[in-house]
Amino acid sequence: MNKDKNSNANTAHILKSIRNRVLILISLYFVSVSSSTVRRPPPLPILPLPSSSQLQWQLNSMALFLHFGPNTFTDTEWGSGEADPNIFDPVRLNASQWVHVAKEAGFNRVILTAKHHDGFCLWPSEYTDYSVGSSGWRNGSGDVVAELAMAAREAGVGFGLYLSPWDRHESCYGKTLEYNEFYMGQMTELLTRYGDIKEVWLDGAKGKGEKDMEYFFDSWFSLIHQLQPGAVIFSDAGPDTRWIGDEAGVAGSTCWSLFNRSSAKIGDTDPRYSQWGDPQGHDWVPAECDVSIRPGWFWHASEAPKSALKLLNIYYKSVGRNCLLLLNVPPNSSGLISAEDIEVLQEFGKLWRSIFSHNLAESAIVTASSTRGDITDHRFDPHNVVKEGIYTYWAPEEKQSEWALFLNFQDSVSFNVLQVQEPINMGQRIVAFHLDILNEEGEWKKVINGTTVGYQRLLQFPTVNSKQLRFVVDASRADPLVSYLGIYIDRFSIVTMSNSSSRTYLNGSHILHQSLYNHSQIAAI
Ligand code: FUL
Repeated sequence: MNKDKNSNANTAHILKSIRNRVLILISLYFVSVSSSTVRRPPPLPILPLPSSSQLQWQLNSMALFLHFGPNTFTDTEWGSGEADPNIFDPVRLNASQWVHVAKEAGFNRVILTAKHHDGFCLWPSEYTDYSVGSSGWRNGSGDVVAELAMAAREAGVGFGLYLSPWDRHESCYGKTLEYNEFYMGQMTELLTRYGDIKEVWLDGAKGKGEKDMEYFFDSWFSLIHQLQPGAVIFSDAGPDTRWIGDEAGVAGSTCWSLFNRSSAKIGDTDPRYSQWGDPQGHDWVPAECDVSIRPGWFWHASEAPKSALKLLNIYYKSVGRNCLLLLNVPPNSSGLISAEDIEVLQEFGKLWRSIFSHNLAESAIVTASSTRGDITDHRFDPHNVVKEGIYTYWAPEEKQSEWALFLNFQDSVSFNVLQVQEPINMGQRIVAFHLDILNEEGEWKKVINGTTVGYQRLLQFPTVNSKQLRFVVDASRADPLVSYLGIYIDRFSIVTMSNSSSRTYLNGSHILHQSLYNHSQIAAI
């Protein structure tokens, strides 16, 4: 009885959508050019919204981190600040190779440790003699920051810098006023000598028992924004992008870009708050997932890179959870990225392309439960969800009791990955969603459910086949907007079943205990 009802409802839906299309064609034929061109404006965005540099940052999806310095030569992670500058001697250094490796693997930004905790500067700073200027490398006239800046510019790759606040070499470290002046002096050098800087990265890391001091974060952040208005600032608490709260590159399965900066303290964060974000947050502070391709952040001869499959898994749990993946690939002591790391990155690139370069949804007829605007206006059309980019999207009509997109295929499709994107320039809206397929008995069967989408959500599940799919938004902070829907087949990853709820093949995400603006109350699982 139910099956018949479902399949009748679905047939009725398809007939309705065909009838609508015919009506559109007829009306387009009759609507003369002279008729009114007044159009319905887009829906209101919902605050908070990303800034233009935050949007640019997020659209890149992945950045390459480069940890390099005396530690590379001394086999340490946290240098004492006492290593002889002459130890730094990367005889084959070639920053173009770093940039080339990044670009080939799909990373459009690189971030260099201009100064790590040991205080050694990879540029000739005028405020210290603990720098490349004191090393024998290129007779003291080398500048790694300049070389990478130039290589990145030539390749059209964005450039970012990490300037560690904790400095184990500098003698004024611990004297609040003096060190803040020193740090801002160094920051000014970095932000005025090397062209466009896309990201400034800093953290609150510090060893136990080290000198206590206050960092003037507000002054630092104002200076950075003044000198490089296009740069995003990363720290545990933003202001522009926040640390995800772990060094495994894994975001929460619910991940809001909404956040309260004032609820997070640099150097002392609550990992859960960082991983999940805050659906009530007043600030837009999306998360960045940093992780190293090797066990350490710096290169060590004894360590090997992770496998390409492991990287793919990290990708699903970072980029696939509304974050940017910052993958560290440390150059070795000759000054090059090692061959085994390159091999893994190339394999990762191949895996990625073989899964994501063809969206199976492109061959579907896409319809929706409702569409904003009149039938001659295609700006909010359901079909926009198979057009790439966030600026084309589907918008439902206002005040609806149901928000659903239907994908109808001529032949059955097999897939095990769902991709969803929101036009985040209009705010982050979707609280919870699920995907159904119509099975052979004509019943809608739930494949996966999830919470939060944001810039991009990827969910994996055991392979399913169907000719008809239904993507349903169950709860949203405002009328949901969908800019992209993708379905793919991943033949490489192994998806393990987690605690699945009764009708769900796989429970891909936690459901929020409370939905903010929903018409179908979401139950806590
Ligand atoms: C941490 C540092 O202590 C590590 O050495 C590394 O640089 C990592 C990315 O950030 O805070």
